[in-house]
Amino acid sequence: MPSSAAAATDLARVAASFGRQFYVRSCSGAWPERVAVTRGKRTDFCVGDEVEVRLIGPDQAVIESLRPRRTALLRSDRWRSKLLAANVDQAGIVIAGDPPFSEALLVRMLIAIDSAGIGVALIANKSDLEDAARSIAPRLAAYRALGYPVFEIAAGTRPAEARARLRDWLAGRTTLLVGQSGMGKSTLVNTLVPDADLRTQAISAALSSGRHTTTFSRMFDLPAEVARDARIVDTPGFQSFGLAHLSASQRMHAMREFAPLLGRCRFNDCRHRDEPGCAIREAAARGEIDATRYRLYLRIEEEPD
Ligand SMILES: Nc1nc2c(ncn2[C@@H]2O[C@H](COP(=O)(O)OP(=O)(O)OP(=O)(O)O)[C@@H](O)[C@H]2O)c(=O)[nH]1
Ligand SMILES: [Mg+2]
Ligand SMILES: [Zn+2]
Repeated sequence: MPSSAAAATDLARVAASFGRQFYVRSCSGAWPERVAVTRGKRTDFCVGDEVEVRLIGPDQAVIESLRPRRTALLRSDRWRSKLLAANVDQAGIVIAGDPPFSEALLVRMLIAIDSAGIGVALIANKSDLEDAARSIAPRLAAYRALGYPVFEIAAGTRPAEARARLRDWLAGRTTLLVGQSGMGKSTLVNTLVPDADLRTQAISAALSSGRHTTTFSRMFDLPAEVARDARIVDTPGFQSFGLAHLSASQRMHAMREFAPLLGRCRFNDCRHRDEPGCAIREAAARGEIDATRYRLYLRIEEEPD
């Protein structure tokens, strides 16, 4: 091979990340997805990142540098914050009545997503399970009242209906699916992307992990007949969603129903807990804002991470 072959770089998008390895795809579509490694110690790339890569041989690449991120969604634990995805336009939080979703986690995800300046919708899956669907209906109504789009679907049992309901929301955008394990994120991806399962299994086999649960994030293009110019990212489910990377003020402003009340508390530094003259606590007591979300907010402020 001539030594000058290594000179040019290409713009690519990170389509999957697992450990120190990545899948990247050409932004211009000039070449199919290929495995990429990073230079040196740098491994903090994530799905959605735009990177300059140097192509090596027919199917490998080296990531040389990172383009600035337009959006970045993070979650934190006690020790550090973790990047979930970059450059996504919106997130779909997948919930279900069976197993019952955790509203504490939902509120945390909404705060993180709203703070990241990313659009969001709730995707209430498994609507075919009637008792479970009935049990979450009042909460779906509460989130609709706050202005969040809520799509009720049964990805597993009524896939065509799910595609029809989500089509307009997906079109022209890159959408991140997030949520607890077992809610149906991967099932939904499989109804939207015909060969998603096969492609994921190929990677899983390479990683010698036979488990059903998703273990790494993965971006797919949607076929044009499902939604034009659309991409979707499947992610592993999680049990916790730390918000320590955000300030108390950011968390407060991400509670949509607080917005008209902020500034009306007696004290400027009100934490909306037991301070006298707290407009938010009083609104919750009068039923003017949702008492469940108010209670969950207080719990987050006790333990943001
Ligand atoms: N009844 C019913 N079951 C569903 C539906 N969608 C998904 N399921 C089932 O829910 C279970 C979990 O689905 P997955 O798609 O693997 O869930 P996930 O959110 O990707 O889970 P993780 O990868 O662990 O985060 C599977 O047994 C699915 O068959 C649905 O619309 N109706
Ligand atoms: Mg999954
Ligand atoms: Zn207050």
